[in-house]
Amino acid sequence: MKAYEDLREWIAALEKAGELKRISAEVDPVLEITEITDRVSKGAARKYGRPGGPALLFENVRGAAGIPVLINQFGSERRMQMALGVEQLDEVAERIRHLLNMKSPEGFLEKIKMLPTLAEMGKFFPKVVKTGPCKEVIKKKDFSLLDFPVLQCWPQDAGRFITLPCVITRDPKTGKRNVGMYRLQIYDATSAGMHWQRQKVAAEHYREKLRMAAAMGGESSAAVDIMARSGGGARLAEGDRPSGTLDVAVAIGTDPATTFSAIVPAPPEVEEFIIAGFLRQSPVELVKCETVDLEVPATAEIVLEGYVKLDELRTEGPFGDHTGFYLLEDEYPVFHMTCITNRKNPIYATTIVGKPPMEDGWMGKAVERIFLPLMRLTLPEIVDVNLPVEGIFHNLMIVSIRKSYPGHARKVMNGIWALGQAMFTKCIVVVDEDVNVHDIGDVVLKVFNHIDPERDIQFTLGPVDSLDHASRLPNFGSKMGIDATRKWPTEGFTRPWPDEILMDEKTKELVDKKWKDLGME
Ligand SMILES: Cc1cc2nc3c(=O)[nH]c(=O)nc-3n(C[C@H](O)[C@H](O)[C@H](O)COP(=O)(O)O)c2cc1C
Ligand SMILES: [Mn+2]
Repeated sequence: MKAYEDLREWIAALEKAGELKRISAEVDPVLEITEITDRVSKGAARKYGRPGGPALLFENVRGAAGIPVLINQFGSERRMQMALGVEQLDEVAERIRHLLNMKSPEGFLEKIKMLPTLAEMGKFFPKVVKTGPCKEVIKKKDFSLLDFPVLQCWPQDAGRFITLPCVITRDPKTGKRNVGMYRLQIYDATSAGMHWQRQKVAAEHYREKLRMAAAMGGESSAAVDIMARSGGGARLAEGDRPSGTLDVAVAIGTDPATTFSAIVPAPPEVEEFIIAGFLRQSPVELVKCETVDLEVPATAEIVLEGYVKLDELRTEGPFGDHTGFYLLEDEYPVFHMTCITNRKNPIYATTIVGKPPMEDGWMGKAVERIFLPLMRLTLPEIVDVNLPVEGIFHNLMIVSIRKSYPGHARKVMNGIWALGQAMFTKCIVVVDEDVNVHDIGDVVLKVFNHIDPERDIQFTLGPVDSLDHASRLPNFGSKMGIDATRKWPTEGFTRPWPDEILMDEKTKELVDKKWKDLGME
């Protein structure tokens, strides 16, 4: 398929496929859009009474001066497939597997055969172009964040939050770009809270800049340490402030593959624009920013340019988060704007998070499918993985393995806790390969039959998600693994293990044949 050029092509494709509903009645960006979207995404819209509901384009948003709001664009399995241009998400996994399986060519013929694959790979890399639609309107002064229909999502939210932004930063040491989705809380016309959690890549860019600033300015490492604790309840003492800034650009309303690439838990060193290029099978076109040393997607609807100061943290939150609870306030850096550029008649793209299932649940499921082959690179014994949406992705991972040696399930748990953002997984349940991890009934039956809790549960301590409100400290707490695999004599289990009750094939066939005559249909 041809990649979507921009958000507008994507919206047109959604509309053609009957996946978009335009709403012309006036709605309030404060709470009302959330209530409507939440009902739709949970399947309450009569005509679209299916899980996920349609994408919504609110065309008449109070106080928005005609700027429409797009929401729930990724909010169903079908739309997630469309966004990535596939019939099944496993096709993306298959393409990754194909790439990873590449072996060094032997001989001329094999080299020739590889050329198309290499040419394909050339398409992944972003291309910097002279200009693009996102520069149709450039405002270096008299701009205001308040001009955009930014939502207040939930009653106890601290204010209005930009919830679907691609936040672009550059590693101050290597120059490599990163794109992450980190929400922003609007403080006033030109500043916003920058909610990059401390284990995320942009937070590391910020710390790197702090270390460099401290080394140059002679600030105490204690000051750097305090600042680096942003998102961990830190405040900075007066007179102990490293100076300097880190450039940040925020693109809103990008093509769907680029937006999606900002949430994938890629290895820190992999630039998301390359991932987007891989997903689109066509390069992402970038343009240089006006006031900062960064590049942004050329077709973005809205681009915010600015910086965060190294010596400033401010209270961000509370915010109703995808845990189904409010994430309490904490200290985060402040994004100060230097310029806004946008397309003519821009479209504001956003999402809401809250009690699952919601739009982000479908994005998470896509990540689950696409990352399976990547997990298998490190843990080849993994057969399948399920992150149930109510487990909000970091609370529960069910993983089936091909068990080959004593203690194998524990090795897998420890491997997952060491695997990028999977480190946040609060509970890992490991089952044998005969368990269908997507069938919660099968999982519950087998897991709780098979465990001797005291023997089979393992606790560990380590970093936990910033969203965890139960951990003993912010960002630090315990995790649990359940080894629900069948236990072996070599693991000290010498009692006989019973067979699962299954009818024999002959009897099943017999009954199949007789079923109608039995009057069962
Ligand atoms: C809708 C949505 C909102 C998100 N908001 C945040 C956020 O505010 N802060 C954050 O650190 N991560 C947030 N995330 C998760 C990150 O986008 C995700 O961890 C991503 O992989 C980070 O990229 P990085 O590895 O380049 O840092 C959000 C994800 C989604 C889907
Ligand atoms: Mn990244």
